[in-house]
Amino acid sequence: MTLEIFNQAAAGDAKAQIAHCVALDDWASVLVAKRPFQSQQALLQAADALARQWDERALNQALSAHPRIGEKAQGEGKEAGLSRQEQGQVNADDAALKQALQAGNIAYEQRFGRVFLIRAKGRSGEAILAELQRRLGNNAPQELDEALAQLREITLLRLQETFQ
Ligand code: 2AL
Repeated sequence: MTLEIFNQAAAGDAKAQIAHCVALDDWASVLVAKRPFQSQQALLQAADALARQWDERALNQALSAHPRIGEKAQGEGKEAGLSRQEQGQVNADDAALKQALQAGNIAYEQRFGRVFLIRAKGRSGEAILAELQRRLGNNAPQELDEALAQLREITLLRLQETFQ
C-alpha cells in the first residue's frame, strides 16, 4: 500500500490496512486519527511514539496474536502468515533446538506468567534460544521493558513492510 492511499482512505479502511501489525485496536485507531502523514518516516515515528505508551496490559493483550517461538502459527489469517515468515529462520527440523526452545518457553511462562516474545525476524533459532536463556535471568520490571521493546520492534517492522 502507498502512504497516499492510507492517508486518503476512510478511517475504517485505513485501520484495516494496519490491524495486522499488532492486536491493539486503540493503537491503530489513534494512528489513523493522526493522518495525514507527510512521509513514511513521520508515520513510523508516530507509530513508535504511541507504542512507547504501552504497558503490561497492552503487552498481554497483544500476545494473543503471537504464537510461541517454535510453534507454527495456525490458520490462514494475515497475522499467522506473518508470524510464520518471521519465525522462518528457526529450523523446525532440529529436534534438540526444538526441545530446548520448548523447555525455555515453559520456564519463561512459569517465571513471568506470559508467553516469551522476541522479534524473530533476522534471528536464528540458536540466537533466539540464547536470548530466551539470558532473559530468564531478568527481574520482572527489566523483563517487562524488554518484552515491550520487542513488541514495538515487531509492530514497527510489520508497519514498515505494509508500506513497501
Ligand atoms: C513472534 C512472532 O509471532 N513473530 C515474532 O517476531 N515473534 N512470537 C514470539 N512468541 O516471539
